[in-house]
Amino acid sequence: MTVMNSSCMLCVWDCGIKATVEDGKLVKTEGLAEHPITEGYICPRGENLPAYVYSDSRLLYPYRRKNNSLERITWDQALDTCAENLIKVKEKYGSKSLAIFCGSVGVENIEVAAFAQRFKSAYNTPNLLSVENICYRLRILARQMTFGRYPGEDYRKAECIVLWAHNPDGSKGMLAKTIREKLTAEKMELIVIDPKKTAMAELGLHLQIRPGTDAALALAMLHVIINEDRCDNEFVENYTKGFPELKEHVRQYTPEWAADVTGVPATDIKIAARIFAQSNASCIMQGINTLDQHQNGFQNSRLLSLLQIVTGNIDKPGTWVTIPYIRMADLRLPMEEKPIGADEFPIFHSVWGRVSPYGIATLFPKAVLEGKPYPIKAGIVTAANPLVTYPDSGLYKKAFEALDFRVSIDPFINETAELADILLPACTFLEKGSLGYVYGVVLCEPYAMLRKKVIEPLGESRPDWWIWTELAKRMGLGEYFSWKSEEEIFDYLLEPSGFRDELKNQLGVFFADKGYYQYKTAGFPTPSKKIEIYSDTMKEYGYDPLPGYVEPAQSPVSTPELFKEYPIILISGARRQEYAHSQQRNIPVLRGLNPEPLAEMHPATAQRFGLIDGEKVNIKTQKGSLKMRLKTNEAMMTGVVSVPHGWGSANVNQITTIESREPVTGYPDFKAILVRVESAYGF
Ligand SMILES: Nc1nc2c(c(=O)[nH]1)N[C@H]1C(S)=C(S)[C@@H](COP(=O)(O)OP(=O)(O)OC[C@H]3O[C@@H](n4cnc5c(=O)[nH]c(N)nc54)[C@H](O)[C@@H]3O)O[C@H]1N2
Ligand SMILES: Nc1nc2c(c(=O)[nH]1)N[C@H]1C(S)=C(S)[C@@H](COP(=O)(O)OP(=O)(O)OC[C@H]3O[C@@H](n4cnc5c(=O)[nH]c(N)nc54)[C@H](O)[C@@H]3O)O[C@H]1N2
Ligand code: SF4
Ligand SMILES: [Mo]
Repeated sequence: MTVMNSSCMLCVWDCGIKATVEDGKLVKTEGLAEHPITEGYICPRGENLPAYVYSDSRLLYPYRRKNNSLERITWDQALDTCAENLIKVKEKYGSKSLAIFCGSVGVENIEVAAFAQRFKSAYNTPNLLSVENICYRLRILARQMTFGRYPGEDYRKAECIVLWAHNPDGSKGMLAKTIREKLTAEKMELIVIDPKKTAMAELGLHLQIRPGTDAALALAMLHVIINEDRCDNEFVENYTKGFPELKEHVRQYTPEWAADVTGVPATDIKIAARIFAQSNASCIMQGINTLDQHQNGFQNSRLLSLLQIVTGNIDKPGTWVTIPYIRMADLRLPMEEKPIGADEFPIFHSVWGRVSPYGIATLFPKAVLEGKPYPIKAGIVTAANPLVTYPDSGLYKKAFEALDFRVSIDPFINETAELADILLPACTFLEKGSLGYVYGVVLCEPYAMLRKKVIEPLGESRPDWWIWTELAKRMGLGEYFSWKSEEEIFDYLLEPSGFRDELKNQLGVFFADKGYYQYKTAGFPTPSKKIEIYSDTMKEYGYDPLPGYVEPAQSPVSTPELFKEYPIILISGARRQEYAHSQQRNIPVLRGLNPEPLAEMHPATAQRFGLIDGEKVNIKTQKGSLKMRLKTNEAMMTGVVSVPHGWGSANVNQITTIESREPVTGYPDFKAILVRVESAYGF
């Protein structure tokens, strides 16, 4: 029996784990108390890693689809078929007709994303359609355009935490644990902005907001702070550009106006603004995707930045601070061609000469089905399940069906893989080594560890890097994939970091200090060298240089006629600890903890529409209908229904839409759409 230190990569938090292995078999996983960031925390998924890795649903051999059933084939057959078809598509339609989808697991497993990037550039297609085009990158871009670099949230030292569209009990367990500990041990203010009175909201000041109206609340908070002269004037004067314009701009956004728009009482808006401005170290913990997937997405992120800026909560302990990055080798190769959507969403494609490697994923169906701006004919999907996780699943299904050739690289057969011509069995993270490195960006801790391989790959499953390498070799692209082992890959990737050897010998490495007060010597790397409250770049591209308020694309105010027919606001995708997105429904122990999807609604709303707790309902939009059990919950805002995402059997994205996109980045509008909810029994 051996006990190994490693980390969990079932999601981005990368919690330290202690893995017990008996006769080569993983028998137990526990939290790793010695891990300096996660300190022994793991969630139910982390506790049940043996059930995950040995699941009966694992894909352990390569398969091909033949006459609508799966036929087991050898790796040679599988890779040769992929190479042959991908070469054929390239010869017939050009290299950009291949799209590669990479999901959130790809972001978390560095080599999955890095090898997808490498392959994409070696094949010479610009069309990497990553989850970065539906999640998180938007806020990175918005903050970069404001500060010149991305500041992260130094929440452990904060004296006031604002959970803005964020429920860490479901999505980020360690943060929830830290907040509870801080509330008991020290004087700390907590403000929660959410249409649902979550368990966290019970612990602080709760602003129950109409979905999609967060920008109005932020503008009114800025109004109060500026009007009541609660700004950090010294900071604002010395380090920002455009404050006088902001002062003028927010004059119109009174708390009374915002109360009408958001449903939050004006007095609560004032109190929240005062608490936030008065505290010595205020830190907004912005929902990880929730505020992005809105009409106001980019401007929401800009507005939260402005709240931090005018109160001087930048680069000091407990606020938004500059995060050091690991210097790593870049596996990308230079690329001339632009991906789909680069012209429509120029800021997402490139700002100040920094070019993004991603296309606009919500334009994929148009490229496939209408050939615009050019046809996409083949797809490789790795570490993603777009048929469940992207908006308007019906349309994505049509698009995938229309492709000439489809490949899935995944440890399981997900809904997207069910359409694949070739299924390649990737092993799970437990069967390969990797680098745990995301703490810097998402947890604001400059810490990295080498995550050790815990067991050998099951069946004929293989690590992602091996799969891409072997595929590339068969396509005559072997020269770009010369690494022969995991060790060689990480030696190469980490060479510039300066701490490669330390990593091998220690649990992990704090590789830098946090960048407190860096601006005092280095300024901000924007064109003006100051924080850009007023953004000339936004203006140049035709967007508002100062963020304003736009109603959701569908709402009682923007589409009153539609509201008559669809009188409830749907929010989707609130997280629960048992599952990551569309994964783990096939793990019985986790399914037992969260057996079926539930649509949550306030009892008064249910009563208004003649619905009863526990009954099956149809949730309808113009796109279609979704059947789910109703759970009444007094914590919900009235007039709102909250539906989880990721259930293949009751997929909320069958009724979401692709037609309204966030205007700067093309992100889908997953939150705040109008629905009708009816008894499924027709009563
Ligand atoms: N309506 C609605 N839809 C949403 C959201 C929402 O809030 N509401 N949230 C969106 C957000 S924020 C995100 S990030 C996306 C996530 O969307 P996706 O990333 O598409 O979602 P997952 O279901 O996590 O798919 C991950 C796949 O990777 C596979 N996998 C696991 N480990 C490995 C590995 O090591 N290698 C390979 N090759 N594959 C692996 C899993 O088996 C699984 O099939 O969903 C989005 N969809
Ligand atoms: N267990 C688990 N954890 C995960 C994931 C997972 O799938 N499972 N996915 C990971 C990923 S990729 C992501 S992006 C994050 C997502 O993380 P977040 O985006 O932070 O999502 P949640 O923490 O679930 O919190 C969303 C909250 O926002 C509220 N809300 C919905 N609409 C609005 C709105 O318009 N305004 C406001 N103010 N609030 C609103 C909901 O009621 C809910 O309580 O979670 C990550 N962590
Ligand atoms: S939160 Fe859970 S799934 Fe995510 S890394 Fe930690 S233990 Fe794994
Ligand atoms: Mo996400």
